[in-house]
Amino acid sequence: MDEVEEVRQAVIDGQRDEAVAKVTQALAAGISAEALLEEGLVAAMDEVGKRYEAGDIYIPEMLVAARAMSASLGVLKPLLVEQGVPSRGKVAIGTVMGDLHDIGKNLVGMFLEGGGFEVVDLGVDVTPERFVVEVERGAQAVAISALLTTTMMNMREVVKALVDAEVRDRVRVLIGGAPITMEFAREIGADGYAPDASGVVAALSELLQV
Ligand code: B1M
Repeated sequence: MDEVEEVRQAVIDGQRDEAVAKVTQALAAGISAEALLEEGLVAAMDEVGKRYEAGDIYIPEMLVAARAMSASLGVLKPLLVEQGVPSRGKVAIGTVMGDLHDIGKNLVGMFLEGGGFEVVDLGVDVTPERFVVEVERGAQAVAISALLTTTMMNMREVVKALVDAEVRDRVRVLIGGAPITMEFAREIGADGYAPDASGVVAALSELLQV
């Protein structure tokens, strides 16, 4: 088994310490952080999702795999995020109300930081009102993540709350997550959509024209 496959397997198995150790060893062996992220960690969560859908594993297994992924991401973060870049704008990120999935959102935050944006991470299960408060505090953009077909509908409520609070014209709304499409973004009145975390920097730069 090669190093990347060992990382993928450790995450699927929910072996947190082993996953962290394998990531550290793979980096020392010269494997790039990007390859470990895409082919190791993200690929592992895809497999976990497939097994859950097939009924081969249950929520506890999904949860331990997620913990192993998050711990491994912590090792990669300094390598994915460039430090000391001047801010290109302030963006509030969060997982939409009702939704507790945070791995994709955390990746989005890392890429935005790496891309030179100041990131305010509001966490998971974020109410529309909380996004409004952050815009009133000066965020020029909000970046919202949703992983469930049920919770993606709450993204519409964020746009509505921004309109109701009369701050919609001073903020750009970017959305993403597995069930999200550009068509859905248009339908709910968001400004943009990015299919993956690495695409958010380009999408937000275009929206903010920075
Ligand atoms: Co959940 N879960 N989960 N889960 N979970 C999914 C999403 C699911 C597809 C699994 C499945 O059935 N195959 C399914 C959703 C079905 C649907 O709605 N269509 C599902 C379900 C059903 C549930 C529960 C309802 C299960 C239950 O309780 N019966 C429950 C809901 C809880 C809640 O949120 N209220 C639940 C719970 C959980 C855990 C807590 C156990 C755990 C989350 C732990 C955590 O996040 N800390 C979990 C996990 C781990 C998953 C899977 C296996 C992995 C998600 C993940 O982290 N992927 C997932 C199956 C899957 O995705 N294959 C699944 C890796 C991550 C890097 O990808 O988050 O997609 P992702 O992010 C991507 C892109 O989407 C994008 O960039 C990232 C890649 O670069 N992106 C953005 C994300 N946000 C973005 C924002 C942007 C732009 C891009 O701009 C702002």
